[in-house]
Amino acid sequence: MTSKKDIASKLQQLRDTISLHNYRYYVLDAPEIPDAEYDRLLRELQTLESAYPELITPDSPSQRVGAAPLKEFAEVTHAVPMLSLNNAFNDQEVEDFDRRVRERSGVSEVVYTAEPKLDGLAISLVYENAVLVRGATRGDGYSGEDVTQNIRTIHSVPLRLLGAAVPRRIEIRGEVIMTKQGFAKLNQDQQHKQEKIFANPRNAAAGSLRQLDPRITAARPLVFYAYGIGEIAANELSRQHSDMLKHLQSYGLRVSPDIQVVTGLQGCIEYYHYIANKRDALEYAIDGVVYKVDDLQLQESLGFVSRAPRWALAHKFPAQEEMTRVLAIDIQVGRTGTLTPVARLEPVFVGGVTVTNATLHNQDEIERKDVRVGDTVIVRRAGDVIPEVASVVLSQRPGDTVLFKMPAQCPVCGSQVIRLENEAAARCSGGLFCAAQRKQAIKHFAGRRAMDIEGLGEKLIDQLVDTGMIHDSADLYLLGFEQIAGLERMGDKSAQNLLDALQKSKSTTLPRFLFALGIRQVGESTAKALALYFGKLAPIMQADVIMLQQVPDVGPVVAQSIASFFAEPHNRGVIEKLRHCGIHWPDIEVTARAPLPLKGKTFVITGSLVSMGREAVKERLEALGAKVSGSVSKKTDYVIVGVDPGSKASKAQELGIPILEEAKLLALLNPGND
Ligand code: D41
Repeated sequence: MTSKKDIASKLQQLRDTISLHNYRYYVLDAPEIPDAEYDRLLRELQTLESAYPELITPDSPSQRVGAAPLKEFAEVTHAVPMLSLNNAFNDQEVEDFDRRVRERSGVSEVVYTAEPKLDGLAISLVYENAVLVRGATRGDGYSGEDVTQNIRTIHSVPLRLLGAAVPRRIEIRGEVIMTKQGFAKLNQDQQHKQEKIFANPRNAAAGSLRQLDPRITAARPLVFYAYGIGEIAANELSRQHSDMLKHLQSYGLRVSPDIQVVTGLQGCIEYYHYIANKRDALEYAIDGVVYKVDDLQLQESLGFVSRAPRWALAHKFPAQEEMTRVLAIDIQVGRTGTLTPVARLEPVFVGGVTVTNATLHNQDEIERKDVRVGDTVIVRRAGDVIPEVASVVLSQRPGDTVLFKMPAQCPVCGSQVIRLENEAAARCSGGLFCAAQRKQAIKHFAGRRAMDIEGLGEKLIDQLVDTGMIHDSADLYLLGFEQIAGLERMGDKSAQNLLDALQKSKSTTLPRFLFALGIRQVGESTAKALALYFGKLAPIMQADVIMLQQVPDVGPVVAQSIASFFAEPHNRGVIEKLRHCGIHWPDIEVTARAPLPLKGKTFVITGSLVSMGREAVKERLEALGAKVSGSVSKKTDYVIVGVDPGSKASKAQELGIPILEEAKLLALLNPGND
């Protein structure tokens, strides 16, 4: 018979094994065993524990989820207050900060740790004898809420700290965040379930931690990043903040891989720009960077004023969200007839630019967010993307708002508007009868990456189409000097320049020409692939869908779109006319068919991908000629970073290897989908 002691030691062994694999998966992002094996170990533990419930320990991996819902959160007092950060909004304020630090310390050049400022929720974790005993929100800095049950469900929070030299009691501070990908996926799921949509990853993280039922929190993709120590004096562990972070890492905690040690004001400002450039590529949302005096003794001597340390500063990015009012909702008709509702806004300064329009995407989005004319809304501008309405401030809704409804007729040409099942977009059915679609098609044709007709801008095309001087892109080449010179704001000189540009554009390449035609689903790289495969235009125009799918990257949908385009007599007519006007290109010699565009490139995948399985991604990459490897080295060309990446992503950064997020990966795998 097995003794109780044997059972206890077997349990401990199982717990240790599972914790280790948990750490490898969620903190290092380097799993050693397949998921199924991990699940098997966990089940074994659970079975054994249910037979011997008296042997269950609080740090057992089985104890992450399963606690009963609470009625309310208990209040906890922070033994050491969780201070706040002073903010700087420009370089001058950073300069002032650095000068104050230098003057007070007498140090001529200060070394700082520079960290991304994660946009999540500040959290305190207390460990006693290495075991997690409490997780609490920051609250007002003096007291917060006890959210231990919820914190336990976060896999990157160790239930037991690693290593032998852990202080008997230690309070670790950091930020709970939701990754951008996790956030997007959560909102998708919420929408399917017709549940609350979160405005941003921060709100989603906060909402998830505020659940009384830990099972809900457990289902949310939360990550904990450590940035400091509370209760125990940090300088018992280290002399430098940066060194203390290394200790935290060795305890099995996640620390942002983007933290750097920098020197002086210049180092700080350089870091700020470095992170600002990297911001969109980071897996988590940030709202600035934080500088901290690295020397812990110096930190102590600087102390704090009111509730913020003198030794730290948050250097914030310009706000990316602002409030304004919706004056009207208009419709824009795109090249392929898509009707996009656009909010006309009271001008507002967001993230460094004045915004007057924001996209509302489509009818479903408007309904989901319940945006109405007259509403006060939050406008968001992230990176270079088009500003969007993030949410409505319902508390400020006036009584006389007007609901938006997609019109049944195209506002430009009056054709019927149709919306296919399974499609979010409503489309004008007018095709090239619709002036809006014609204008967009011509703009696309003239674009820099297409026929590159210099000086033929949006306003000019609008005039040319509105006055009936041109109906299609071929008509451009039939324009005479007098006609052009007669247009608004057109001098003789500009007219001649445009004629020269038109003349110059006639000599082009087959890929450019194919792209310029504006065939749906045919982006630049598909155009290139078609040109390389067929060499000439005629066989492309004649190819059936089966033939077309021989081209790398062309699947059934793209093939159908190409075949339908060339089957349309109007399109054949325009092509004929274009060639007649003198558009020409050299044929391409087709020697090596089916080129492999990723030949010789090595990829590494880390983290989980939301839209397709790793295996599927691997297959697709290999079909394009790439190699997919398991570990990052100097030979790696790209690292694909999914949800919850870890050491491979940081290794890639160390080695300066380009990182592909999921969206970019998809663009690479499906270059034709534009
Ligand atoms: O990433 C952050 N959000 C972050 C927040 C960070 N990297 N460092 C921080 N350091 C501090 C001090 C210097 C006061 C220990 C912080 C915060 N505080 C903080 N978070 C919320 C309030 C203050």
